Amino acid sequence: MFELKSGDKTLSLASPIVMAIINVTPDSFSDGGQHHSFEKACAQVDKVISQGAAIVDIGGESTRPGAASVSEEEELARVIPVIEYTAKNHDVWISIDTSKPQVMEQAVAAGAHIINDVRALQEPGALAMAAMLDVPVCLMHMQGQPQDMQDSPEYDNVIQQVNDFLSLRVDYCLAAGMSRENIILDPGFGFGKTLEHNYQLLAKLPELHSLHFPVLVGLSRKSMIGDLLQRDINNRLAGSLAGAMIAAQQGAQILRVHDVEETVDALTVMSATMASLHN
Ligand code: YH5
Repeated sequence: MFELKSGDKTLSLASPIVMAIINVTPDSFSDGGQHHSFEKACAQVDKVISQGAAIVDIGGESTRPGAASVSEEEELARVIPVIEYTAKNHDVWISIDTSKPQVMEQAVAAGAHIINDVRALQEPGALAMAAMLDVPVCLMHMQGQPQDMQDSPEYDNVIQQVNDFLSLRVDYCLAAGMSRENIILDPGFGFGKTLEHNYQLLAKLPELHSLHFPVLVGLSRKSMIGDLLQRDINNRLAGSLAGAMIAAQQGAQILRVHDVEETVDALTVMSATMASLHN
């Protein structure tokens, strides 16, 4: 049975939990600038916590396919105030979605408990920084870079290659002095994968558990839902819920989602069912 520890907090992973996505990125339809995105992100934090999120994942860099990169200064200006707000007002687990070591350091100083890195600590200095901070880290698989990862991704055996990559990153983490208890793995749905690759990974998710680490899954509203169902970004709730339930049934401990209230309800039904197995 897995649990996460950070400082004096403990988070049980005995039944699947929800990580809420909090994007702190300026929206192109507003001229409100930085303050507007801060206010919006804080309101979203309040909302998802009231809906039952166990973790809020705060990110200031868009890693969607084709998105532009963001400077360290800009990323800090976006995320640190939102982390400070959350730490001050809520008793929730806070995850920082970043690949930059300086952002990791300042985020943890501001109250973050988990590092979520889609680049699996491959940026210069990131591995040493995560080891030094001694907090749980999610290592995600990506083939290529966000700018070009969806340009015809190829694998001989996607399951094995994702497993091998994550296994190698685990070795680097342990060699850098990180504790085994601080490692979470993620197959990285949509990150350099075709629709077929994504569904192979979901179908064979239990194989990722052979490495004996908790597994985080993010497929909420992604193309693997939208392209399959021919639904635009605003009409992917049912598909995303089905994907989250399947991932949980396949043993995923953490579900990273946009639609917190609906996902918590669905997971509660699943957990009640699983609990009744033993009665
Ligand atoms: C993830 O899977 N994903 S950012 C495109 C979409 C919708 C959502 C086309 N960060 C993950 O959420 N961190 C992101 O519609 C992540 N695992 C972890 N650990 C991409 C995203 C998204 C992209």
